[in-house]
Amino acid sequence: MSEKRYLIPEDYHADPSVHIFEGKIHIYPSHDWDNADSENDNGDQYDMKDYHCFTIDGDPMTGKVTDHGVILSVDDIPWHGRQLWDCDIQERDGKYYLYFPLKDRNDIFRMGVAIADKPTGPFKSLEYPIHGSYSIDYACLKDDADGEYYMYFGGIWGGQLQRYVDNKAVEAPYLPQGKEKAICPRVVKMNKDMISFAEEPKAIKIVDENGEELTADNEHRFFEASWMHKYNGKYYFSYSTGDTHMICYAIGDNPYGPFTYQGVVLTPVAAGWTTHHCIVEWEGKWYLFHHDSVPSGGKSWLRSLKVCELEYDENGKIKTINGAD
Ligand code: FUB
Repeated sequence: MSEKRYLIPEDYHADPSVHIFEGKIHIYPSHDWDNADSENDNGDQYDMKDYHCFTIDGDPMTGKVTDHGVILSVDDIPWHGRQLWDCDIQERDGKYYLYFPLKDRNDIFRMGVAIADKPTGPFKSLEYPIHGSYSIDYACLKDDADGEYYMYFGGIWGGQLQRYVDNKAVEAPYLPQGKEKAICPRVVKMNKDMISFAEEPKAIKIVDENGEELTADNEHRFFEASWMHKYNGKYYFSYSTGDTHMICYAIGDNPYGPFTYQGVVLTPVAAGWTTHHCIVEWEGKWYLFHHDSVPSGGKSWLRSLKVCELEYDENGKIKTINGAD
């Protein structure tokens, strides 16, 4: 059983994106609030209105957590509709770029960008979302191999990914069934300006040990919550399986994949529908940040951030963590 720590017991935060900036752990979560009446499969209960930034002094399991307050509010985003979901952040040439999914006034998720001079903000939003962006759960890798930044994204049902084929919105959403190929997450390289795509987003293939793409009826297929980290030069793409409530991972040799399915990082949590995570190295040890709804008594829209250690075996395989602990 791995020891786990609730990081912010006094409030509800979810969907952690964690980075080391200025030698310190910085956490950028979604900020949940009690919005019970709107619960449905479209995710209307997740109607978040701002982001906070938190830092940890030293060790993630014991260090003091500091709340740096609101770094961006929905009302300060000129094109806003509703629902600030899972964000991510990267630094380039001394500027910090916060990428966030938000519905526009037509209720379509787009990728917004807000920029700051410091990792704790304040962040100022651009006037418009990124051209050609869609769906949710953006995770940006700075690749030490080529110095480029790669954005991973996508989420099914409320995240709207089933409404897109070849980066175009389709008239009728399509959800593959049975042995049809599962919907793929997406990856796109960022331009040097960090506020536009350098290419058309590409579908990421997650394949089994025979090179076959995972099918829609596979309980380990992608649903949402992409994260990318590197370990021993390999690319580890991890994600939530949504309605089967796991975090799984697949390994590739380059940022675009294909990625070969490896196994389960986190089994279903004790309470809560969504499962969302990130994997980060701190002083030679690896950590899994995620959330569950145990402290709120199982309310799926009120989630609490957790952290625990993550280990690899001698072959680079992640040892499965029990989410119910
Ligand atoms: O927090 C809203 C949504 O729930 C996220 O974008 C998903 O990953 C899920 O955690």
